[in-house]
Amino acid sequence: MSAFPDISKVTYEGPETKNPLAFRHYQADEIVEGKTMKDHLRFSVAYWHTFRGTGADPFGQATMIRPWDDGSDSLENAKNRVRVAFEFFEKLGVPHFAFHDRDVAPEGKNLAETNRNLDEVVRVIQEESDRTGIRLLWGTACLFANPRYVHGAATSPNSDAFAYAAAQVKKCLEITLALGGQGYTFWGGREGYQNLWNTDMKRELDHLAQFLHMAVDYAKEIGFAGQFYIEPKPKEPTKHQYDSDAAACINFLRQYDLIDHLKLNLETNHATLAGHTMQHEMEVAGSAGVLGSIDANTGDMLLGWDTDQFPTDIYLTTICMYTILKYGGFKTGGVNFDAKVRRESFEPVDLFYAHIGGMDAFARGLKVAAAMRADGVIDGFVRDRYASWDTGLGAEIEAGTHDFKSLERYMLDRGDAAGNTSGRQEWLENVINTYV
Ligand code: XLS
Ligand code: NI
Ligand code: NI
Repeated sequence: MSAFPDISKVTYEGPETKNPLAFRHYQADEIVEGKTMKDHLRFSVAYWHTFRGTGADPFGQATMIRPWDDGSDSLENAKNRVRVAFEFFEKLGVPHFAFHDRDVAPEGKNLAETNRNLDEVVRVIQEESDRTGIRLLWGTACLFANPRYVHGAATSPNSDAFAYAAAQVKKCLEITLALGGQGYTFWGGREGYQNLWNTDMKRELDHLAQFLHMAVDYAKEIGFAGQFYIEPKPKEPTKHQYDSDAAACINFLRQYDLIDHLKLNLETNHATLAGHTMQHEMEVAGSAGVLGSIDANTGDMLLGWDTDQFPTDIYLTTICMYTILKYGGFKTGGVNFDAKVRRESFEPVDLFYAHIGGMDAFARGLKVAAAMRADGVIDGFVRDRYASWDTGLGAEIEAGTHDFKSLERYMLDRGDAAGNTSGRQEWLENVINTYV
């Protein structure tokens, strides 16, 4: 039985269409920079928001109307939800999805029963994934919802919480491998602190690193060759999360000899919570060679928490895709919609509108970015701006043939530095507007 009987497969109808259930810009097999849009964007639906989001908030109950879901924690309900999810993915035409272990299957009375539940649901996911060819972008374990993780998982003062988390990630790596998942994400939901008076930060960070090393080792042991990601977020739920932003993550990975094993999964709303733009976070990761994947969403200018709204701003999607293209495109990563429909958008069809809008916004962003790159105006400007480093003194400095003494001699001789040229910010912003 269909969960969305009135909705057929969403197709590309072009910018002029009046059909709200069609794509205006996303055409899966359209070639951009030598690759299909589908392969550039690698869209993924987040199971937790789209199939487990209820609309409940601290002030009110669930609002979502989901006729297929009986609201129970039964395995039957969980398995049926998987089939509905795949109908949704298929109709939307996304190639990927992502989930936490606990999104898909209920916890049992002990770890063994929980693992059995998971296996049973994963069998249905496997079946549906094989039937449709829609694949897991990345798997992840929920190490933050259960009260056993109240003080953290890998960073808990309770070593049993660490052990439980290890067992959970072990299992989750196994199912990710079985499903042909292309990656595995760590987001440290409770890995941080509320108060430094009760916290041994050094010990917690050491434990987190040990935990990640164990994951890397186990992946190797079972032959999981997918990409590991760490997902920066500065706060919420904890006051300070150890994976607070791209630079902090990279520093942590380097300090603990993990930099070769993890890349970053960057999320727009997390960047803004950190006081950065998504462009900043992507540049920090890209220039360090660890730009892996993105969680596509957006925040609200007036709300200071992770509102996880669907991205519709073409400037934002242009920046994302410009930076992704600049760093060579996605390899294992993709555009995962870590976004939820508003509490007030409670009908099933809103899930379609939301994803269609996000996919179209990213498709446009991709096309605009490709056009900007084809003209090379921005690139050319940046190249010229650094031209003093291409020859003469700049090239010599870069080649390492100078020191403070030789530079002093050079400048004493010249008397003063050559003049600067304009940064042309306003002109560049105008140029970008000619493409958007
Ligand atoms: C929460 C995070 C989370 C991760 C996966 O803010 O974005 O959804 O992406 O655990
Ligand atoms: Ni996320
Ligand atoms: Ni988030």
